[in-house]
Amino acid sequence: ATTTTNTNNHVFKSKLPDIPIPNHLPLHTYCFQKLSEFSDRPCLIVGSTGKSYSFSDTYLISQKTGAGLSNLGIKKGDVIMILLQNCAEFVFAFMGASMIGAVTTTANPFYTAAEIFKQFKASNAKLIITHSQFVDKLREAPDDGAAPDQNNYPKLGEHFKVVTVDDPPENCLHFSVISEANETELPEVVIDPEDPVALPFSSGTTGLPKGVILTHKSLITSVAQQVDGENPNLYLKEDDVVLCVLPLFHIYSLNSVMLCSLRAGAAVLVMHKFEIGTLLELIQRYRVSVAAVVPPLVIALAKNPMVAQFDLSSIRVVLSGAAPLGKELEEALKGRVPRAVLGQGYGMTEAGPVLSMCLAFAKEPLPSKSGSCGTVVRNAELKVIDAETGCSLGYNQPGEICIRGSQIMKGYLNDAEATAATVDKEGWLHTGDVGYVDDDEEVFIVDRVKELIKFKGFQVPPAELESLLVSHPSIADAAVVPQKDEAAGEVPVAFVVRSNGLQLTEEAVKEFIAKQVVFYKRLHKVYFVHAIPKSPSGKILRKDLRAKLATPTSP
Ligand code: 4UU
Repeated sequence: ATTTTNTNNHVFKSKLPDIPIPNHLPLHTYCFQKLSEFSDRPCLIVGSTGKSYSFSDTYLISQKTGAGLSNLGIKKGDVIMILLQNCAEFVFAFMGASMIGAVTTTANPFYTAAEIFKQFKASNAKLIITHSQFVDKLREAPDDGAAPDQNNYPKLGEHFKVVTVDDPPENCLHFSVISEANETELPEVVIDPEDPVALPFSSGTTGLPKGVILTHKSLITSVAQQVDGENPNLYLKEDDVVLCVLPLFHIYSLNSVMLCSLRAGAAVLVMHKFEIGTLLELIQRYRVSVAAVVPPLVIALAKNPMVAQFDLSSIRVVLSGAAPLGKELEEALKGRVPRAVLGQGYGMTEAGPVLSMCLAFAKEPLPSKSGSCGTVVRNAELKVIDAETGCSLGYNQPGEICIRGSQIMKGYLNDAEATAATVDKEGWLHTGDVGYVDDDEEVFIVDRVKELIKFKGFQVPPAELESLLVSHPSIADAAVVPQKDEAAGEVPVAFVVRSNGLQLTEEAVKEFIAKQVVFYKRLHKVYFVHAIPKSPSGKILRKDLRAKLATPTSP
C-alpha cells in the first residue's frame, strides 16, 4: 500500500497493516510481557556448555543483575559498557541495566585499548563487564601516541569498576556479585519512553564513531515492527531455536536475535564465537530453525565441504543482513538448505536498526525476490530522494533511502550537529544508502554514498583511519576508501601523501595502523600519491578514489 500524496512526495509503506505498538512501556517490561505464556520454555541455550536458562530464569537473573548493578552504585541514566563475546551474561546485564533505567553501551572486546577507551570516555561509562582475558587492556593508558598523558586516563578500580564473567583478575569483581543480588532490592525507577536504554556506536554517514541514542520507545517499536501483530513480518514461534552467532555487541544481533526472541518466546542458541565445525554441530544438535547471518557466513554455509556431513534440515529461515548478499551466493546457499526461506533484512544502527525485512518471513508469507532487502517495516515510512533536488522519487528510481518512524534514534550523543545532518527537521533519517523500491514494494540497495566501509558487516569508519594516518610524522595527507573483496565484501585501502621523501614504506604504514585498531580495520593496501583529490570546500573526493581503484591499471 503506497500513499502518494503528490508527485513529489512518494512515501513507501509496508504491505502489512500498521499495528498498535505498546511503546509507552519500558523495554524490559515489553520484552518479558508475555513471560507467563512460556515461562518454563528455554530462553537461552549456551552452546559451549549446554546450559539452558528458561524464560523465568532469565527474567529473575536479569532482575538480580539489575539489583546488583544498583548495589554497585549504578543509577538511572548511568552508562555501563558491555565488552563481551556472546554469552548469557550479556543478556542478563543488558536487561538488568534496563530495569534500573541504566544505559548499555556495547563494544567489541577485540578492540584495542585505544578504541575501547575512546568509547568508554565518550559514553561516560561507569563500569565495564567483560571476560578476564581482556582486562589487561583496561589497566593502562593505551600506547597510541594520541593520548600520552597517563594521568588523563581513567584507572581501573579508581575511576571505574570491572566485572568479569569468569575468574576475576586483581581489582575486578565476579559477575555473580551482581547476578546473585537480591531481586527485591531492585530500585523502583520511573522510565520515560524517551529515556535511552542502548548506546551503540556508529560512524553514520560521516566522521568518527558516535554514540547512537536508542530509547526504550525506539527499540520496542523496532522489535514490534518485526515480530508483533497477527501477521508478524518476522514470524518467530515458541518452538523456534534462533541462532545467535553474530556478535550481540552489534545492533543486528542485539535487536533482531536477542530482543525479538525474548519478546516472541523463541529460544536463543548463544554461540561464544564463530567456528564452522562447532556451528554446524550446534545447528544439528539443537535443531536451529532460524539463522541470522551475514554474507560471509552465507559463504561458509554455501561453500564449506564440512556442511555436507551435518543435518541442517531444521533450518526454516535464513535472515541475512548488514552487507549486500549476492544473488549467486543466495542460490548456492539454497542448495544447502533447500527447505529454508532465504531473505534479507536491511538495518542501520541509527534506524533502530531495521528499515526493511523480507516478507517471505511473515506468518502469512508474501513472495520476495532474490537480491531484495525486503519491504519497509510496518508503522514506518520510507522514501527515496534525488541527491541533487532532495525530491522524493517513485518506483524503480534509485536515490538516497530515508526512513521515518518511532524506531529511529533520538540522536547522536552530545553531537547536535551530526544529528541535524542525519535526521532532518521533518524526522527523516538519511541513510547514505542508494537504492530503489520496485513495483512489488521491495527495496534494493545498489550503492552507498556515505563514507562507511563494511568489512564482513563490521563498520570501518574511514575518518578514524585517516586521523590515525595523518598523526604519523611522515604522512602529510591521507584518504581511506573501500575496495571490493570476495571474502569480506569490502576492505579498507589508503591513499597516502608522504611528507618527507620516499622512505616511508607500505609495510610501515600498514603496521602503524594495525597496532592501533581491531583486526578488521587494518589496511589491505597503501597507494602513495602526490595529492588527495578534494572539493573546493576541502572534502575528500572519495568517488574519484573509488573510481581509481575500479580501473584495471589501478590506481
Ligand atoms: C546491503 O548493519 C547494520 C544493521 C544490520 C541489520 C540489522 C537488523 C540487518 C538486519 C537486521 O535484522 O547496521 P550498521 O549501522 O552497522 O550498518 C549500516 C549499513 C547500512 O547503512 C548499509 O550500508 O550497513 C549496510 N547494510 C546493508 N547493505 C545493512 N544491511 C544491508 C543489506 N544489504 N541487507
